[in-house]
Amino acid sequence: GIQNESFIATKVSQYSCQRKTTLNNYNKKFTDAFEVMAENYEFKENEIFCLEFLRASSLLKSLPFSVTRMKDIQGLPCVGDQVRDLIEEIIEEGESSKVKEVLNDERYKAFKQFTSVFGVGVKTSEKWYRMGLRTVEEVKADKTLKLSKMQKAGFLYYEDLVSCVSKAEADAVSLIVKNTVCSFLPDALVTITGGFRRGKNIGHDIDFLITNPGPREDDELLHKVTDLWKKQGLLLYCDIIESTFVKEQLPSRQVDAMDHFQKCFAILKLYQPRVDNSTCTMSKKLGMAEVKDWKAIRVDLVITPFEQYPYALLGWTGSRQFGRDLRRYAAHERKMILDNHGLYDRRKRIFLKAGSEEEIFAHLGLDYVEPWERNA
Ligand code: 8DG
Ligand code: MN
Ligand code: MN
Repeated sequence: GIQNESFIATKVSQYSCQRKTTLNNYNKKFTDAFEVMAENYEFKENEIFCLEFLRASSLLKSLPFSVTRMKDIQGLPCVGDQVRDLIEEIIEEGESSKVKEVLNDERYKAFKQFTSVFGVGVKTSEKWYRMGLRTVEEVKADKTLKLSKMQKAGFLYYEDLVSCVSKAEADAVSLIVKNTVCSFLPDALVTITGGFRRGKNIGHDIDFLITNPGPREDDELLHKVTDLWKKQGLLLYCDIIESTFVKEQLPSRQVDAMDHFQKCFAILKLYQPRVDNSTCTMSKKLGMAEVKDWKAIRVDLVITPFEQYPYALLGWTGSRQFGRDLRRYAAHERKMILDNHGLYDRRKRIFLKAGSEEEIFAHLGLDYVEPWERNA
């Protein structure tokens, strides 16, 4: 109607960093379909097609209305032939046969299961699939497989880790992280990033950024924190990656590059008092197995120097697609290189300092986008 037409008259950017994408998605029917297609291409390591569907999904998430006719997508960027065909099929049939085919595909189903295990990516999935394995149970049962420490933890806590983290659990873990960090560094700044900072109320993990205002840095902080949790019996898994940051080195131009901060991929034991404690007493009286009163939670901790904090915050807040588009925008529209450590102006040959996320958007000549509008 009138609303859609006046919306389309204002040009939609191909970059999600020039759009507002809240969690109100009016086009879930389409974006779910695109995400299945994107994931299938990711499993096939076809990055071009994968990105094409991710960009289309992100674009439709930003529309303030539901697409119901082909006319609604007229003039929109990020809609290639593949995407257009899929939209048309869903408008006409209510669902897509192509998507159904993928969802029923043996390879897709197996990869979907394998990659749901912490520490298992496309490469490992490929190996297991070629060995004839198809389900998580089959992998678990195969005692000849050599699993990494990460994958062993992934299988050990599988049920807890596939069940999503709630906002309440994120808040509880946040208190633990803040208390522990501040017991060693009282002035430290601990910020929740990732999906929870974007306003999501569930996540697959909880992401934290830790920095110490002022020049003082403590390379041992992460070790002190995890050692204490180990002593307290709260640390189920921990992999500390030391910083590989080199000053004066140009930021990586790769769109999906990992950053160089000291960080830790951990699994924490979160105690959850049982609501129904009669079951507990009962099972103890009857000599039954102890009722499990905790949940394994995936936690990412990232330590950043204070002057790089706004860049780290912007990168770790995501979404992944929002971050990709910020970097692509910086490179193609501004001749600048952005990463989680800084912003380099290739014309002026200088690094641009920023004290806040707002200043980074300003350096890029972009209107500020709030964290909850970055759900691209
Ligand atoms: P979720 O956990 O609720 O599923 O979503 P998320 O919070 O948006 O995803 P995430 O995988 O936890 O990653 C959070 C953001 O951090 C994401 O936008 C990408 C960004 N990020 C970096 N560096 C790295 C990295 O080295 N690993 C991961 N996993 N994410 C990174 O900037
Ligand atoms: Mn996360
Ligand atoms: Mn994470």
